[in-house]
Amino acid sequence: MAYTLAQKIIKEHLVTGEMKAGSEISIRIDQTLTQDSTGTMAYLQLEAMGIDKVKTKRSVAYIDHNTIQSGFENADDHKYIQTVAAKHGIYFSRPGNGICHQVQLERFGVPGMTLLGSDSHTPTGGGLGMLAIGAGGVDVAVAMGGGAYYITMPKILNVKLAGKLRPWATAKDVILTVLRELSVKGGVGKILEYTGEGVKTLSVPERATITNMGAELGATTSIFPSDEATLAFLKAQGREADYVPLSADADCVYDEEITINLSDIEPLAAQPHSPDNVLEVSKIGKIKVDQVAIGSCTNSSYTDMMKVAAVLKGKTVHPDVSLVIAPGSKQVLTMLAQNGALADMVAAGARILESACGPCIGMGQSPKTDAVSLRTFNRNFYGRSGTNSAQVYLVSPETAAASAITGVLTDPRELGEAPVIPMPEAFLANDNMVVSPAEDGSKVEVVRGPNIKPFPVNTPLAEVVSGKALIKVEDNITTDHIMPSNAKLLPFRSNVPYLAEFCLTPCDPEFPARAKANGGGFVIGGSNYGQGSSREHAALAPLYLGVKAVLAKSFARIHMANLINSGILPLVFKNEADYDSVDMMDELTIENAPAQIAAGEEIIVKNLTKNIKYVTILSASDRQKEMLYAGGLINFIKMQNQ
Ligand code: MIC
Ligand code: SF4
Repeated sequence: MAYTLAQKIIKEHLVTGEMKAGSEISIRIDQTLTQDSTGTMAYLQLEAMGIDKVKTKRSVAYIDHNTIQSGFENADDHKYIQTVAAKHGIYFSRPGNGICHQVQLERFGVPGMTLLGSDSHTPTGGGLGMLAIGAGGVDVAVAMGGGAYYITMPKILNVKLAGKLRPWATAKDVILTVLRELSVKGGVGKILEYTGEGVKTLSVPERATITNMGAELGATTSIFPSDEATLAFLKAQGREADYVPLSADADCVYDEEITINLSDIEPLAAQPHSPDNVLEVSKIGKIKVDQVAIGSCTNSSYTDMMKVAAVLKGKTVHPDVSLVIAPGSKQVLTMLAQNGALADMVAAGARILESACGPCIGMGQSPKTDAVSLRTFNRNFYGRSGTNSAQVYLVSPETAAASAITGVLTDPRELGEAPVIPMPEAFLANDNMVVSPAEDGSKVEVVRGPNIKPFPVNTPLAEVVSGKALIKVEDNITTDHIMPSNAKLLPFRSNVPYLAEFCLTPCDPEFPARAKANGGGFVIGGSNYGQGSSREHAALAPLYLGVKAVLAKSFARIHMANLINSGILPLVFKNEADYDSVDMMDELTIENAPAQIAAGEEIIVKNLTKNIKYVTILSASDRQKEMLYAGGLINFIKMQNQ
């Protein structure tokens, strides 16, 4: 039997299930990563499960999101994570060491291994030939404890790359091309496997830019083969021993296929407020730019930064533009400092930020009112920059740097000859900011500051699930709408009661108060509800407010799993038109809830106000049904251990 590359890795790690698209499988996880804004929850859950020591080949806890420290909260979380990591056998990447995905790619990723991360951009590791998947923190906690990770076996979509990128066309423009073709829902239930002649023209960091933003397609993950370019990258990282060649069998069969000719691609931009709202830079025209932000896990590699430095060298940033640059890791920043590229950036007027997520998650550098902000990031969702009226465009580092100089959106091809930056023969590898776990964890005391609050746990499923439709929202609602993250809120990721006060407020500021006043109830969503982040807080905050079920036209993968993990019912309207007939404050009820769930997929929701019935679909495996009866994954695990 012939297999695709993703199928080969899944087969090798399969614990239960059949590798048939649509059926539930579980896989063994080799590596995990957490970052600090989802990590506190993941480790509280790890502790609650009574896991003493992780059983993975390598687990790393990164600090990269919450680094502003405008109060004691961030620092409290850092200390908690550092101590809990030391105790449980987890490596700790200190603040300043870099963005989790960039560092994991440089220092720890291994082709052919599985990686589960409590961050939606974990598929960055696919650039190295890993099967790297983003998940909720509790799923990552289970994997750290040696438990399998359960997913629906995805379809495999072959993205055939032909040709070769022309000067000034970049990996960012490749993934924007895919997004334009497939949309933010186009990857749901799929793994994108990149093949074809064009693959070998792309370096590992370029491949990682592409797999990173596969998250914006809603894909389970994206993967490139492990080949000569992979070997060159690992060798330059001093990790040649981690190399294994990997590719799909020549005669394997893909579920779907698209072809992208790299030679046709030109500089692109995703316009506000969605990563799939893509147009050629040359067609958008020379709009005035107020801010340029370069960095994030998508585009902060050494070669990206060197190209930016080459464009900026000897120039001055336009007086009306604020240019900020955050190199992705300590490795990148140190190399730029040593070879003088950092001096070129600073001399041009760039404001250098620490190697962290920073403005990508609204941690500082919110643009001015009505600003046009060009960002090399992966998400331009409404409000994510911290300024609701800002118009955020996603572009390549080259387009960003060119525009920072001219003050208007600029097609970098206007600059003449493109800089050619070779991959270094050797990266500067120094892991002195990665703290190894304690040899004897039992002696480590876990430090819990006052910002660490217990997480909410659901109660077992009631016979009758009833309540009001507390809010009705449109299509493509992101987790940034459900649980906003910015410099004011991110410090409270370990404090769900506080965060809950802001749940869904970008859609309706009164939602938290209404939910509380009515003792909880239902959320009504459109299609692709919950796209974006892996943050469990988008399920935990509704849980805290008493939300019992979400009725939507469709769900994003990780958010749906997070709802089930929290014991909240994710129900899909069988007939999409039923969405139109629900109004806010309608009284809804599900009778005999456990029996209906046990009986099959269809769940009848009665609208008592309108006296109509909706047929909804609950796509849950038997294991997930058990979780729903128990009131979430933590309760389910506790029951199993009794
Ligand atoms: C994001 O890019 O939205 C984040 C912040 O990295 C999230 C994780 C989080 O919400 O903490 C993600 O992508 O999963
Ligand atoms: Fe950090 Fe932004 Fe990447 Fe999320 S998308 S991990 S916030 S850099």
